Amino acid sequence: MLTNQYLDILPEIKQALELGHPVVALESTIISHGMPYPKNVQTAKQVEATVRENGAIPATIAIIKGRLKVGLSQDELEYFGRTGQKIAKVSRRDIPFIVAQEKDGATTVAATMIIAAMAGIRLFATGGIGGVHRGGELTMDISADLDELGRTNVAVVCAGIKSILDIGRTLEYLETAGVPVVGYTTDTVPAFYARSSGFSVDYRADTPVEVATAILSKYDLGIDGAILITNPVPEPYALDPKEIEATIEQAIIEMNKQGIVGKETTPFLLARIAEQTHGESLETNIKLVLNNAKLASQIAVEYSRLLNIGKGGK
Ligand code: PSU
Ligand code: MN
Repeated sequence: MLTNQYLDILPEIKQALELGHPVVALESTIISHGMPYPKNVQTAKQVEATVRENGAIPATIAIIKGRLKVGLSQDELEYFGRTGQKIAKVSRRDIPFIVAQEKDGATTVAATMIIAAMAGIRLFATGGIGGVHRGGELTMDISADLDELGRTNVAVVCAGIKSILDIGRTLEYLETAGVPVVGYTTDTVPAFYARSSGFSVDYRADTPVEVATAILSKYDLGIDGAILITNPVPEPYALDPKEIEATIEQAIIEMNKQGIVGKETTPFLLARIAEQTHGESLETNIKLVLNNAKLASQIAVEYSRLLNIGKGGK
């Protein structure tokens, strides 16, 4: 494990990593920018509890006063949720400045992957990743998450590609970046609120151990980058694709009218869609994150078992 002078790893997590026990990284932008208070804090705590119930140690990642934190206290989770959008949304480009200025930062998928990899964590659960935005072929609004997935060695479990994005172009970009897109118990890429986008996955897996074996092969072979595991939202919480599409289109029109661009787009759209669906999309979002935390933990348990077998253990 690589430790460095910028990193603070909670003792419980550090010990688990040293022993090769399962650990699952969690992001903090979803807390500060992805959900409203107090549901964001409740969800963050529930997600951590879910990871524990499934045999792994949760490591929520954020930056506090310039320190890269791997594992947050309950008070720190509360702080990130309550302070919300006033906390900087931190992606790869922002890390050096937030550290140098000793500020707080809520880490996106990209930034969380970087810090997780520094700590030696191989599994990461989230809701949705960033991607190529609709119109991205002209605006070039392509999330730094995609390049990160192409270079940093952390497997990411998400609920597919959100339809606020251009799903087809996001998948093309991932192919170019060399990121395998795995469908968990599905042949088609899930679309976050909906269980299918209609696009085919690269590989299907039906058990956590299949995914863990592929992760181990990738890193044994020295092939850098992520494996993206897409996990469909549980059926009872899935939203009707046609209805959600109409809501998304309306939200994008409003976003363009208000001139919202750059890193504000995803938080704006998520909040607007939640408002328009009277909180239904938020409930779906919470349920799918919990479902992803469970799967990531199950994969982490298998990964840890395979690693220990490799080391001559059982
Ligand atoms: N999708 C969600 N909820 C989120 C995000 C995406 O459903 O909270 C956050 C994640 O942290 C992701 C980030 O990494 O938005 C992507 O932002 P951008 O497109 O600005 O890179
Ligand atoms: Mn962007």
